[in-house]
Amino acid sequence: MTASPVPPAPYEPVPFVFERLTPSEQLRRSRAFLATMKARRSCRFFRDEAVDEELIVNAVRAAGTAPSGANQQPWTFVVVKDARTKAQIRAAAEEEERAFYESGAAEWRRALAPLGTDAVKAHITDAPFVIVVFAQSFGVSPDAETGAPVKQKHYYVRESVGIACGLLIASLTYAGLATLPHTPSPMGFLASLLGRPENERAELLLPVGLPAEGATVPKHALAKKSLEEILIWR
Ligand code: IYR
Repeated sequence: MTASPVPPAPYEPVPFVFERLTPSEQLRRSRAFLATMKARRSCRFFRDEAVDEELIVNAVRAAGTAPSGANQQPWTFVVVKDARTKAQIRAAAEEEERAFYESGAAEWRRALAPLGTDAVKAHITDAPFVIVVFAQSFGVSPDAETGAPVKQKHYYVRESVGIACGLLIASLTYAGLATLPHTPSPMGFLASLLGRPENERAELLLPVGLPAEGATVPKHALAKKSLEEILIWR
């Protein structure tokens, strides 16, 4: 790969399209959204039942609206619905998790004890969809003259992808779906299993679907910090 820079697009201001809401409509929306988000729970037990693919596509579109460093949008969302691929991901994730749960990472495992997690990751095969979010550590675009691939530096990649993941989860939640942010560590197997290029690194594995009948959540996970603990006015 050569290092010749790709010329930037010109600066061109266009009107800011913005819908001004009445104060009462603002409050209504704000409260309704808060109620939806407060009811969100990470779900470890999924129903083996299909959900409308448009819900997934729209959530990815919503995630793709996220602000990002230099608007470089350094993300790729791989939606896995193929049962064989999900089974391969599960097998590889469980292998890594077994190493983790049998390891000496005692302090980490103590922190996780109230969540009741273990190396069995049935959610990966039970959920109808598994979204794997990849961060593009750098960009690759064809040189204007030669067409040869040129590397482009990306900025604030993890922050940008983190914001996009937040929007993704919020959108899926708003659409009445359950999710589980799962981060097998290390996640290197996902890029090779899903055939992603060398500039992409998996950041999040997100099974999505409907909760299984009788699904439970750890009581500990219901305890969110109070507003006084998280909000400071100055
Ligand atoms: N990746 C492991 C361990 C784990 C780590 C954190 I941080 C969690 O919030 C939950 C689990 C697993 O998925 O079991």
